[in-house]
Amino acid sequence: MATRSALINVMEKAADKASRGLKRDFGELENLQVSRKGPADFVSAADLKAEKTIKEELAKARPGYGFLMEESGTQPDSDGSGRRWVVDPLDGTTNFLHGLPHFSISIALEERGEIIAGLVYDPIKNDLFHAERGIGAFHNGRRMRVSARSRLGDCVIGTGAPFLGHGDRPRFLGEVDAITEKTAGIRRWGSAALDLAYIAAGRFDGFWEWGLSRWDVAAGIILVREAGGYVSEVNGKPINPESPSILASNNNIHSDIMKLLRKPLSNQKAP
Ligand code: 2AM
Ligand code: CA
Ligand code: CA
Ligand code: CA
Repeated sequence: MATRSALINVMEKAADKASRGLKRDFGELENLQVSRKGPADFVSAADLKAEKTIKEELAKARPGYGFLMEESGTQPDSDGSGRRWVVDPLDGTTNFLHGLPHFSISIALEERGEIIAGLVYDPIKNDLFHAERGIGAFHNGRRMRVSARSRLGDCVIGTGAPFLGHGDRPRFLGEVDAITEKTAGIRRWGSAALDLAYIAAGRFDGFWEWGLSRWDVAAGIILVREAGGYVSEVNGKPINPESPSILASNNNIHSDIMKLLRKPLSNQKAP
């Protein structure tokens, strides 16, 4: 049954405390202060409050660890552990602000750049996903596995579209065309952390997206790996904190999806 270490308890407590504020704010959206960081890049008082709560809780429990957080940036570790928390306090802000009940809190722990634990929590559906390196991946305390599907025609693939003012839309549309032609369908749900958690849980069979940041994917990456899936860049290269793209799936379809995504890329004019 449940394998929850002290470390996961710390992460879960921080996520749980922040989620109470998020749920309250989600019920009173008309009173929420919202500002823009870019053309379609919103941040609200809910994001900021959740981030503050998570940071306080994590720092209380593990005082020397560093941070990489979406809204407040980086802070190096002060204890020589080489460990840092990688936090997206609200993944799916656009959904949140539109009253769409699909968003999450994402917390990962890195040690010298390697992800060693991850937690993604959807407070509306009460879905808690967590993983620790070498121990496994769990959904609400029960071990989870990626899907076993191997025929592309049976597979559902998640993705995210380039944001207004960012990214290569023609390339993305080519990729969507190639994936749509061969699979059971695409979903574009707006929380990359949950997209990855859904692969780990065997709900989605694959996911790709361009232009994400480490805090969007760090927790999801270890969920997928520990659930038996594979994560790389879209071109198959190993994933790293600066990767421009991510492709995650069960092992059976990874190279098939990669080939489909490469097709539209090779049709592109050289930059
Ligand atoms: P966010 O809600 O934390 O910003 C959806 O495909 C993913 O893209 C989510 O992880 C979302 O994270 C992120 N995202 C949405 N709009 C964005 C923008 N304008 N710039 C960068 N990331 C964005
Ligand atoms: Ca954001
Ligand atoms: Ca995010
Ligand atoms: Ca966010």
